[in-house]
Amino acid sequence: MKQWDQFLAPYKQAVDELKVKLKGMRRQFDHEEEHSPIEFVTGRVKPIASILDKANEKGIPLDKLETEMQDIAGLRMMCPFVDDIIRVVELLRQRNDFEIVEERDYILHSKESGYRSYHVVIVYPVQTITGEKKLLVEIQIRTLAMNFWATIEHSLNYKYKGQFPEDIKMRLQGAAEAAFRLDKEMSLIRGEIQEAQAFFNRKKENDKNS
Ligand code: 0O2
Repeated sequence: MKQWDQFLAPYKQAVDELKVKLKGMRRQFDHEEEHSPIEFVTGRVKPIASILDKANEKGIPLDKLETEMQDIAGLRMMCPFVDDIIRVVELLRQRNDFEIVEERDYILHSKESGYRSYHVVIVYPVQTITGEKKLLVEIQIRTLAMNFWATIEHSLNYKYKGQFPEDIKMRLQGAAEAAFRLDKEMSLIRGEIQEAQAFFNRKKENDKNS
């Protein structure tokens, strides 16, 4: 257990630091009073049981976890609209505090399950008392609708261990299509939504100052 704690400590540090940095991006948009392409950011270190399950499933030896498991440290950035996703990816590409080593576009090429999301794998340097450690971290960027679907599907997956009964599988595929249509509809009225949000924010500011 102590060995796991030691192994996971730099991953925890990476998640904590990146949460501050990525949430900071959102705050900067708020200060500029510009539409933020980031709605919220979450992060987690993969639980030990999930690391073991995935290593077993993919045949990754435990002494190769550091180089072969890309999502021990994981961040999620949720965006209001589909077009915001590429904007966020571009912002990540411009940063010089980490290096992007892989991108996977499950929006253009959604998974068979119906899963949609944009994955960016980075190498992030963590400063430790024994020197710098470079870690793989996965950042998943998705809309609120994609996140809703993925969260529900993930919990059902946990229950059925990936072996969904046919009717549930069909329903999940239908729900994925509905989430896709929702994203499309929201994009069509994006201007209206943003105007309303700007109006609401100005009103909040005025009320605060009066
Ligand atoms: P958790 O609990 O989220 O940590 P692959 O062999 O392609 O499936 P790989 O190579 O690890 O897996 O890379 P991938 O697919 O880019 O990233 C895996 C992660 O993406 C998953 O982590 C999920 O977070 C998410 N994901 C991928 N496919 C699906 C899907 O069909 N449904 C949902 N809900 N999420 C998905 P883990 O390890 O599954 O678990």
